[in-house]
Amino acid sequence: MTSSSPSGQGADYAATASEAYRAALRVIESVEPRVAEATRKELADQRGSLKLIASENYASPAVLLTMGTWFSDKYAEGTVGHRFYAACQNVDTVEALAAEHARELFGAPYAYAQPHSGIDANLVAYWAILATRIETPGLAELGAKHVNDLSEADWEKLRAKLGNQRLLGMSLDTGGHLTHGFRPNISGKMFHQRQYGTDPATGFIDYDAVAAAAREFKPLVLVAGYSAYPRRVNFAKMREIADEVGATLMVDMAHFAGLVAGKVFTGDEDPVPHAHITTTTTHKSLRGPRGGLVLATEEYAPAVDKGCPMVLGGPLSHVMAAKAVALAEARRPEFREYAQSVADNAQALADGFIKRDGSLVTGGTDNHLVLLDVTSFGLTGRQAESALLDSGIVTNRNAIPADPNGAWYTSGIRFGSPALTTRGFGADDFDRVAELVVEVLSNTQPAAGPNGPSKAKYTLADGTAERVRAAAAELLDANPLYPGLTL
Ligand code: DSN
Repeated sequence: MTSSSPSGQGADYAATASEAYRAALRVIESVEPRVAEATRKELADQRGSLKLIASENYASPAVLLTMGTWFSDKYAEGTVGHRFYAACQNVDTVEALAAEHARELFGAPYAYAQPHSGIDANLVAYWAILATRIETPGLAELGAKHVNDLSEADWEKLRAKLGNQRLLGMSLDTGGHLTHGFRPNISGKMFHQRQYGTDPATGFIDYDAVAAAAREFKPLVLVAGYSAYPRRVNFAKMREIADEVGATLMVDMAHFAGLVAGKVFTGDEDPVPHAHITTTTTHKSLRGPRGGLVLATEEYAPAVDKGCPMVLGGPLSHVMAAKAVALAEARRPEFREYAQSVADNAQALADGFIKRDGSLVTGGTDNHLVLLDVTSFGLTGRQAESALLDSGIVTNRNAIPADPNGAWYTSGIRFGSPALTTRGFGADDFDRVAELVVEVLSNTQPAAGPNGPSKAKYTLADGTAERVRAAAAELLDANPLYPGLTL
């Protein structure tokens, strides 16, 4: 890896990591060789393909190794210094470190490192908002100080109060996430939900339209954040809207936490100073272990702190330890360089598509992701995703606004720059990636299935996959994944 490397310790670091992995694989092999083999193959596959999934990255050996320890064996329900199990002193150390790094990195008054995933982090946040907001006057009316003090009968009354809470979030097809009130997700069931979209003409968020929807709907929770919107969000404006209607602003920064950590998103684009609660995963652009994190203001902190037992079971202490390591990495100056390169490279990819007549949702990007509308190639997202995979390019199909092909076949392909930037790819490399993608899609034709036209079947012109794989291999060889790491 280059200066974008998560650790940047050079040859000694790589040699030591190699020893560690070789030894670990020998130990695994002695019990179930097929798992050791699949583990080796996974590294080879990741090394040998252009990984452009916007939500994926490559964590450092230090982060990955931290997850393989005896912390995995420890139960530790509760909070730091206040556990329901004995002998949690070392878990306390790593959880406190993860929270401290998160507070310092993001400038947050409070951080909670226990959520196992993004959906867990969002559930903790939603329950914390409900628990905090119902305290006045809900709990007082029931003569209780906290939800934990309620009798069964009072819970029944409280559930009636909770029954009609409203949430306004970004719709899935315009780039929001399942957990932002999508009807089939629990967030769309526990809340009375309404969705805001983007301007059909530009694809951008229309803040006046969000404000109008908020005035009419009067949500308890306004959710900002996205998983497939290729633009920055003005969180100061979102907070103004929330304040005007008395809503709590929750920002899910899972996709762009690395750009916040790396100070690419500052001022109005940094959600942390504006949101009441900010949630994230730790494994996307933030480049940590697979997990979640919640940041909160002092007002919401006590309720978030009760994420376990309200929503979560025993924390994954080994993952919290790895979060501490990853967040320590993200506090280093080289992480800022990395984050800036992520944004620059996404821009280069978008420019590469535009100059080759690709049609992009919103006409470009100013974050880490690009959403290509593949209908101009006569393809569905499903066909495009498969043809690209045949050619060694790993992406995911994604709905575009008002998608004519729905959420399964889709009309878009989402591309992200975080993973290949970790490998050291620069702007010229991303331009070449755009060229290769266009070469594949231009050589792909929809094909009929046994019952007529199909949204899944396709043919790829002879030789395309081989030609593109060979060109991709040149880029991959020039930017090796985990250089010096040998198994
Ligand atoms: N699955 C993640 C993504 O790809 O964006 C979000 O949960």
